[in-house]
Amino acid sequence: MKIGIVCYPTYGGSGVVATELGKGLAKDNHEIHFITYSQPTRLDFFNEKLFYHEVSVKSYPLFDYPPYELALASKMVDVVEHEGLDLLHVHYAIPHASAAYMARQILKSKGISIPFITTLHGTDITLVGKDATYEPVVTFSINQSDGVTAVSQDLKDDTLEHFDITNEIEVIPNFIDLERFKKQKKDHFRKAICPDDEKLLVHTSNFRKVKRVDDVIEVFNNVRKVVPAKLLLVGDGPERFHVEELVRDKCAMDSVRFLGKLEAVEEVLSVCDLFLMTSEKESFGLAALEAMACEVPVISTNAGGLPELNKDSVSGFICDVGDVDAMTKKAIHILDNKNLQKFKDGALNRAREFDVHKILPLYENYYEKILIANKKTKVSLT
Ligand code: GMT
Repeated sequence: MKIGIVCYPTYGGSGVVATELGKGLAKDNHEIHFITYSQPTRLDFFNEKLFYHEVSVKSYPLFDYPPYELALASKMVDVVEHEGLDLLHVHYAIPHASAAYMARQILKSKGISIPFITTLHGTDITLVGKDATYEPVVTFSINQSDGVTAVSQDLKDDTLEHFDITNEIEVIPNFIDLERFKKQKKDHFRKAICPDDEKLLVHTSNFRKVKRVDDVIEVFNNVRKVVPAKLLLVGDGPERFHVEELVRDKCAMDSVRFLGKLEAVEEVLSVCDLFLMTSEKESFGLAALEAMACEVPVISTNAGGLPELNKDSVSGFICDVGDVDAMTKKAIHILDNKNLQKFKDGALNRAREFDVHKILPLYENYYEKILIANKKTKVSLT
């Protein structure tokens, strides 16, 4: 198949899933064309089946807001026409689904029929999409998609509850490349951070309010009163400055390290004992899955799709959003040397259920189904 993939090229989870999906499909001999405004962060290698088309947005003094969506739709039209694509797969509804709808209509006027699939990732539904600023366009473009997938059952349910959806939604969870995300021997790094064999906690995110990073700091502070521990904070975002101030106020400065955005997050995860995901909303929790694949148990909230990933008492524990006391107790339980290995094994076993080799065929089968349905519609219209 020749597939066009549209996504955000930045560090966010939706861009990571889209890029890893494209890389996996290319290995399976599909021809993949990424259409984005800059090279996706995880698109770190090329092979003869991978292509990248940059969307450039022309500005003009009249535009206070350059019309990215129009430039994207035009680029999709151009790539579909010139590369002969079979299918477009857009990740994150805003503005990719409505741009794809426009591209499909333009191509139809040129006698080219191409279906598009929209994958809902989370905040495109749970935060931004629900807002009246975008809701009518999001609802319309989900309903107009030839196929729709959501990354968890919870996100599907949330979409059906809050939008007037007439389309079927298929649940296809996030996945992990276990050849890349695996525990590596990085003893020197561990020794440098935890010279006295302290336990090592970690949180990675885009430091948005929805992640409740303040809770991470509070849990860590409570834990280290009982268990000698250090904390690594990976990622960057709007709340980082505030979190830095909080750490200065509340923690011993040498107990917390901010590592910023990292390419090889798996190297850091390899030396950690516990991952904290304190989110208020989280459609799936890809960052937690990456940790689990590196044998790091997870304390997560019960927000969104997290209970579909984190198995309570097996790969870690699930607590109510904001219940830092429960998170502290569970963290201390996991970090106890007589329990730790059991949870590490539980985390890895759970991660194996989301192996890319198991999830990729679900996408491939779904593509086939949509292409067949699209051909049937074409025939019945002629
Ligand atoms: O806020 C983020 O975590 C980034 C966001 C994105 O769309 O880039 O991630 C969402 O999509 C990921 C991939 O499907 C999911 O694993 C994350 O849970 C989801 N984030 C939220 O729902 C907050």
